Amino acid sequence: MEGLTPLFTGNRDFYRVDTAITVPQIRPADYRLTLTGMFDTPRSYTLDDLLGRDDLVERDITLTCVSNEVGGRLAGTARWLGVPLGALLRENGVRPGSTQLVCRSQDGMTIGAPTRSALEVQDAMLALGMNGEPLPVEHGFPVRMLIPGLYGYVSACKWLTGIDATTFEAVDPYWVERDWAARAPIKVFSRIDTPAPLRSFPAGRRPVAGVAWAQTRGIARVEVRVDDGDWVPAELSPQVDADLWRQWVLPVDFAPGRHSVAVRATSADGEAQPEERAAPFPSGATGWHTVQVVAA
Ligand SMILES: Nc1nc2c(c(=O)[nH]1)N[C@H]1C(S)=C(S)[C@@H](COP(=O)(O)O)O[C@H]1N2
Ligand SMILES: [Mo]
Repeated sequence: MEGLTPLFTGNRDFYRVDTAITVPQIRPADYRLTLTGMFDTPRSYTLDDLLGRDDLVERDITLTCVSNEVGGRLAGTARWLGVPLGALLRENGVRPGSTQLVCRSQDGMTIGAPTRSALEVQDAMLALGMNGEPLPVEHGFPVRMLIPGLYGYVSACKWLTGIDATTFEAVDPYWVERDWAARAPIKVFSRIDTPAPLRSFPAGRRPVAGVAWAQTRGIARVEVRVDDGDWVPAELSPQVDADLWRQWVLPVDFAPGRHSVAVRATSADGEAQPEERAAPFPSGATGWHTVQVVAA
């Protein structure tokens, strides 16, 4: 459908958010991932160690940035290839007392993820591939972390060279030092892709469509309201996986004139997208996405 976000985002179209002024360039032969801190038997890995494992998995995951505004586009979906994170941590005897994994990137960036999520969230991984290609340099070549259900700044360290098993009390990573929340699960979110804001189109029937996400839980319902009308359930694309966004569509009959179109989603575990607007700082934006359009 014209204007609707595709289910998969191409690598070149995938949003990019990082603090790197120049993208870190890591030679595959020089790559090392080093584990430190609260492990019984910490070791380091070469890229061949990771690529040669027999437990690589390929999973479809929607990644989201905490800085995404209501209606914003800082989210994307890819098919990621990688090493299951829980298995790798257990092999090295991560200790029960560790609550935070502080991930370090080649350029010194630090990103802190909850140890429990790294161990327990299904499909958490050290990603090596993206949509059938090696990780693009902009997206973390050669290795990045991914934990479905957590915003990128608390889970998705790119150019990953170190994992320090520690606690939340002991270390404030980069963004937490700057007062962003230390723990940041992704909030239920829906967005209208088409019609675009302030668009003018002929009166009559046309589809309203977009995407909605609530990673690890899945989307149960998306509803659309035009002006002061009732909330009407939209049709959803099949739920491929709870870690993936869902497309939605609703045909609407637009009478001539100006209209306000709003959307809201509910997750499969019953969390409703709140009407109340919150800014992205410090733990992710909330609010219903609303667009103003004109039917001529
Ligand atoms: N090394 C490093 N990793 C990082 C970041 C960063 O600044 N440096 N930004 C994080 C943030 S805020 C997000 S939302 C995701 C974005 O990943 P992408 O650029 O591949 O979309 O990467 C995360 N990983
Ligand atoms: Mo982000």
